[in-house]
Amino acid sequence: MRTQFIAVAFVSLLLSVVVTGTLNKIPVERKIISSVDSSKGLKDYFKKYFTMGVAVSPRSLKTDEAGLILKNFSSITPENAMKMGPIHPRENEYFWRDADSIVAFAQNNHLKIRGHNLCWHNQVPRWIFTNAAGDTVSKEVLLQRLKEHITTVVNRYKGSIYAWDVVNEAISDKPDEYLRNSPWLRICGEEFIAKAFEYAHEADPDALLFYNDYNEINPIKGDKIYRLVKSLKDAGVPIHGIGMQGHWAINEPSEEGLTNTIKKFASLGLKLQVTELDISVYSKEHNARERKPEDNNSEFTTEKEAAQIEMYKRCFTLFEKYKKQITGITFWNISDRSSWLDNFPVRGRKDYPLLFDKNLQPKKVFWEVVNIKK
Ligand code: HAH
Repeated sequence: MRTQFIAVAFVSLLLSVVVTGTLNKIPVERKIISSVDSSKGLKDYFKKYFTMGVAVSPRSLKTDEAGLILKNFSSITPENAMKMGPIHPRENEYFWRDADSIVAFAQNNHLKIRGHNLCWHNQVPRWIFTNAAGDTVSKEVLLQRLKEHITTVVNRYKGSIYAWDVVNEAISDKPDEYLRNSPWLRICGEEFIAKAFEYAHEADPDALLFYNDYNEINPIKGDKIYRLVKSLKDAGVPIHGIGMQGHWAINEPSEEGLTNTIKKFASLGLKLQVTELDISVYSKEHNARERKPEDNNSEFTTEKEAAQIEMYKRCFTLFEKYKKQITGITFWNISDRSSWLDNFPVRGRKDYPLLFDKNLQPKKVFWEVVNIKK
């Protein structure tokens, strides 16, 4: 009896020490920030304003990243699985497995899906612009192929995908050139853009259709995006929103640049979404390049961390200010464990552009972002 009592007392004492010890280990940032509650995920903090989304691969959904996604996001975007190259490798052959597995994950977990994308100059299948003899196809043939592709893909996921990036990056980065000199433009002329939206709308009249592009803060490029979207709208083309990719960095956007861009795009009366957000810890470059000796300094230093925090705070403060215009924010990748920026613009240069670290823990910048006054 007595020994039992001693044993129970000892165990309770041990438990209380363990529990108090755990409490004392709560990181300082979490204790001092009043509105922070660690049981909440990113999506819960922004519930009233934005759908918070993330770009995923089918593999990530089978790892510990799945738990992080479910806690923090209410929307997913396939990073690559629905692009034309991966999903339509040969003219009469679709590869559905990866896209289907992402859609199934979303449905099982009641997540929304943003589809990405239906027409782009990159990651296109080899067959798309040529015939069996290897000659470039005519405008009629290419538009017919585009129609068949868009109809089949949009139809398969009708009802599951609430928004599509229909045309991606059709604007040129060259200041004196309007549209990108891609095979789509060379073969079809400007018409392929309107056609892509029409085909998508015909296949799913309920889906929200977006034009999506990067370097949108640059005033020259931003004006061209505005011009394109306005011309589509004026012509009665079914377009419902503009996707600002949001591939930003410690040196951009400026407060003025982001404000002006949001105001300019919002003046078209369309929905705005930030579709591919990440903030690189290196100065922004829009073209791939060779590695230089200084690229070897790829540690996540306290200086880089501080600069990234300031930029994320600037962006989320403005998102919050323009919450009536912005309906969704999607991050491009899940955590600093892996990002497309690890290989762009410099192959193999590690970047740390997201809110979660390599161990999937929220970074200091996460707490700063969720603590922005609402
Ligand atoms: C985006 N392009 C694409 O929309 C996305 O599909 C891809 O996975 C990653 C980034 C951004 C971009 C680019 O393609 C070329 C130069 C600069 C930026």
